[in-house]
Amino acid sequence: IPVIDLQLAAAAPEEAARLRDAAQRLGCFRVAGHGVPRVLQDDMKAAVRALFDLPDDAKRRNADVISGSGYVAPSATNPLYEAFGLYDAASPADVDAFCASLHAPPHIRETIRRYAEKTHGLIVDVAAKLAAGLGLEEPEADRMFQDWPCQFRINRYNYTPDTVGETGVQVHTDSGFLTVLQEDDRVGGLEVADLDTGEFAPVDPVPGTFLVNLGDVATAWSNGALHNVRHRVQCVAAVPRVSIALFLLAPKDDVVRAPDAFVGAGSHRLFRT
Ligand code: AKG
Repeated sequence: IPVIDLQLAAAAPEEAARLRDAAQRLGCFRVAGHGVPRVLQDDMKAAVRALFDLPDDAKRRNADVISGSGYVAPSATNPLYEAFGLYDAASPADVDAFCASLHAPPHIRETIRRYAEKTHGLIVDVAAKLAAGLGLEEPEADRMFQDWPCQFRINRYNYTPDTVGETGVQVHTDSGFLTVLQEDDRVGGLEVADLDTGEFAPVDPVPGTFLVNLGDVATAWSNGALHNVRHRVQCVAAVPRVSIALFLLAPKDDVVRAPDAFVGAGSHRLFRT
């Protein structure tokens, strides 16, 4: 998985080309030079670990805002998996409401608020760089994703010695535009499918970086140029694992439609609106 330095990509055409190539060929890449302080990444992981220690009835106060956006309890189909959800992480009021619903103490609220702000800036920046890489003019590319809703999904996998080798999350593509993922530095298990062979390859965590996955909306919006990567999570050790995913979803009050610039002369849109 290539590591793209976002600061370099802003200034050096070769790094911007590496980003575009990874998005088109693999549908995923790591980012460094992203501007989210390492200490904030660590504080956020500590904060979410504390939230998962809450009793069951407290966790369930993280209610749905849109269908499926709230707390997901372990279930018969996914007994190892639970998650908190926050819709819309781009909205400071929604971030506050999420923290209030869990009665989070002030230092945890402050961490979640700062992390949401910083990672929202990051996800919009990556989306704008992808758009610019495909040929959209800078002012349009920079502006267009600012208002798209973002969803946090904060995952915990309750692994035990008996579950090693089992599946934590089934094979899927993400349904939104792109995902910025902070993995657990202590334990891996994420795997991505190779486009050519279909075989799954492990993605080892690299502390301090984020993994970016492109989703279904990216493929439709780019008229097939961006690859929505298939991935899954396997249990590789008897260690509880947390990960924090921020999804840039889709335009709020609009349909997803490939810009004219992406539909070449004599060509057509591959996806209907
Ligand atoms: C997802 O949230 O879509 C995931 O695939 C989670 C990945 C992970 O936990 O590493």
